[in-house]
Amino acid sequence: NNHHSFVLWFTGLSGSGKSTIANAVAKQLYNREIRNYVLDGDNIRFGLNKNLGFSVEDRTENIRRIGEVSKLFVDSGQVVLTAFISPFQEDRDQVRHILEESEFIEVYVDCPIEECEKRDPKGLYKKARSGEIKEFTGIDSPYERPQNPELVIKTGENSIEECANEVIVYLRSKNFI
Ligand code: GGZ
Repeated sequence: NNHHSFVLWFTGLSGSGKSTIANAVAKQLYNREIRNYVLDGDNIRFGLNKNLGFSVEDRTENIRRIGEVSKLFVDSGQVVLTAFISPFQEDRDQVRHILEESEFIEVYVDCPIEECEKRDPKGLYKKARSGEIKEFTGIDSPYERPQNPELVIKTGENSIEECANEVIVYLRSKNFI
């Protein structure tokens, strides 16, 4: 299969659907025999980055390391899909800059915070509202929406399948796959 390697960088609020969409896209890539790997909180924050929390500094370091790991995956010839809030534009730009021009695809998973909070799959918004969790993104820690993302997907309006398809259509239109 003749494709080049790249990073699909999903950014958005907690509960916006980053991991869900990333995994749905990953499955479609797999079906097309494109080797890929999803990096998310489950395989990064409990391992490589288990010494990091949610302060501004720690989030920046979290994203920096994920960027470096993504670069290694790209160097090895694989497609990487990352699902992290990555709330700061500067940190995302930093990752963009350690990769080649066409290797970084910033995907804004755009979902109103009201909807994320309504979903609240892990009850974290509730805890953030009650003050049990501090520095929660969108409540008492900022989220900077992407200034110039390659792609915006609206998980509040479209189904998981539709959103994943939008990503696949984009990748095909730009000859990534
Ligand atoms: C934001 C938090 C926090 C705070 C724990 N703020 O919905 P989740 O649970 O599964 O995804 C969130 C995840 C965010 O980790 P990231 O590595 O993506 O964040 S960042 O890119 O900003 O470094 C949430 C959980 O961790 N979580 N505390 N205070 N999300």
